[in-house]
Amino acid sequence: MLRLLNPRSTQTVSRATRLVIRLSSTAIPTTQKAVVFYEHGGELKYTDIPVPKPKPNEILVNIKYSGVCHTDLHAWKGDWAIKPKLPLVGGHEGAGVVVAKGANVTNFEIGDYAGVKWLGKTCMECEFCQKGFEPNCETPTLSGYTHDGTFQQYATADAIHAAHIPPGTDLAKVAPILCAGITVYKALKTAALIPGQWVAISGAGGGLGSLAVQYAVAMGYRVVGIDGGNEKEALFRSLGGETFVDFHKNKDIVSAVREATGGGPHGVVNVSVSTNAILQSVEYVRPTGTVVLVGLPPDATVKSDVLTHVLKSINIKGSYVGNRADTKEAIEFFTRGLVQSPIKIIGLSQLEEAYKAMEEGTSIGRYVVDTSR
Ligand code: 8ID
Ligand code: ZN
Repeated sequence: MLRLLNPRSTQTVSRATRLVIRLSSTAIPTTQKAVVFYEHGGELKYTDIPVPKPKPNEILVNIKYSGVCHTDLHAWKGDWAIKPKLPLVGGHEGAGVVVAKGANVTNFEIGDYAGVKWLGKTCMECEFCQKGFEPNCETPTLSGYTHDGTFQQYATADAIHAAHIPPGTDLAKVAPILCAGITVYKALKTAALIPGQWVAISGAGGGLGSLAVQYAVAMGYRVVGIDGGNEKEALFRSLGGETFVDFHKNKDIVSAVREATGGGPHGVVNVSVSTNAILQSVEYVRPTGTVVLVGLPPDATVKSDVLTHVLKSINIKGSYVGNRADTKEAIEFFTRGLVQSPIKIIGLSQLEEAYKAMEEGTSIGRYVVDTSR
């Protein structure tokens, strides 16, 4: 089993590589490579832009690798009612090395590994921040949406929200944890299951789904995965998933999931980009179970028949990334070797390839861009 391998052998890079990474990041250039777009659906321009300067509260991170999240594709297409800034450098799963810091930064040193995530900054003062609901802050800064993100070689991030990544961690593999990992870990906590119960992961072969399967297994749950195609099924099984329902082959998903789980899963984590899949999950969830909404198909509405909702006493909850504590915990699962990153590395200049695959539903696990090419 992948999961049982010694974490040190799979998740870490050698001291020599670390040294090379550190040396190569000492001199900060004035310009850098980035992928920028100027209009929704417009050219994804691989070009030279200035290296940003960190504000007093910020670190400057030499991004080595960045995961490519379906959210980045939504941002480029302008899918949602709340639009990103334009022009935009997308990306919010950036892993790299701190090369400069503002005068007020005390929690990072030059040379530390840091992660730049979706939740770039929150006010820390509002009711929600004070209670630890940082993602629900009303004035957040979002990397790759309201603030230039990680599809560039140097990105700025608020030091309080940036993730601490232990020295020696494989930066390519940890990158997807910085959004996908945190998000699904938090969504599983939101489902409030106990070990031995069933959880359905709808969209199990994608970026979030492939990590959700592993966090769920590590947390002691039985996993039914729903996605399409033999490659996604093979990945699902290799990650410890128990039963797979193929939405390409199966006409009655609701019955298939209920049957596989002896009456419906106790929890569902919806990470597909399909309204239909969400509607099905409200039907197949077990009485008293919890449907967690994570995936964000454009203009989607969730519907639930009130009589059934009441008689089955189900819960439908939204879950949005995670706070700093979720971040720390999600990274610990990874560094302990409980969660592997099924990644495909491409050059930053090839970003469009990842978007195309996600659009077509053929992306297996997570694409990660190497910012050096
Ligand atoms: O905090 C949040 N709520 C959050 C954080 C990060 C991402 C939400 N998201 C959202 C993204 O914006 C996106 O809408 O989660 C969604 C999934 O992101 P992703 O995992 O990065 O996307 P992907 O890699 O393309 O995976 C989607 C999977 O869904 C499957 C696809 O085959 C793919 O494997 N899928 C689809 I599309 N339709 C399906 C269906 N009907 C389906 N799986 C099952 N049934
Ligand atoms: Zn994301």
